[in-house]
Amino acid sequence: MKTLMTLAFALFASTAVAEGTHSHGDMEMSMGTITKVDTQWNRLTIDHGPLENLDMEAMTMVFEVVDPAMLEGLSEGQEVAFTADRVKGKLTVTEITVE
Ligand SMILES: [Cu+2]
Repeated sequence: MKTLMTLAFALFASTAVAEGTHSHGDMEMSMGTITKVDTQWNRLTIDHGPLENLDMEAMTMVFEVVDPAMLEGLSEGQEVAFTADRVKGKLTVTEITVE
């Protein structure tokens, strides 16, 4: 029994360390590729990897952007790191950087 307890603690400790190493502040950045920039409707289509905070699998989808100025300098085919969240019920990119 003591061995089991030790193992459980070791697993818990290593998970905590792993999470600490790749988080940016309190929100994880997700990776993706821009497939469309829509400056008319202020939307971005991103072929994205898993979004852990939204419990979403990898897919290609349309996001709102929290600020239209975020679209400046973005173009199709760019690799980006971004965070997305629900803003007024819509999935919205809240932060984005070109890799
Ligand atoms: Cu998605």
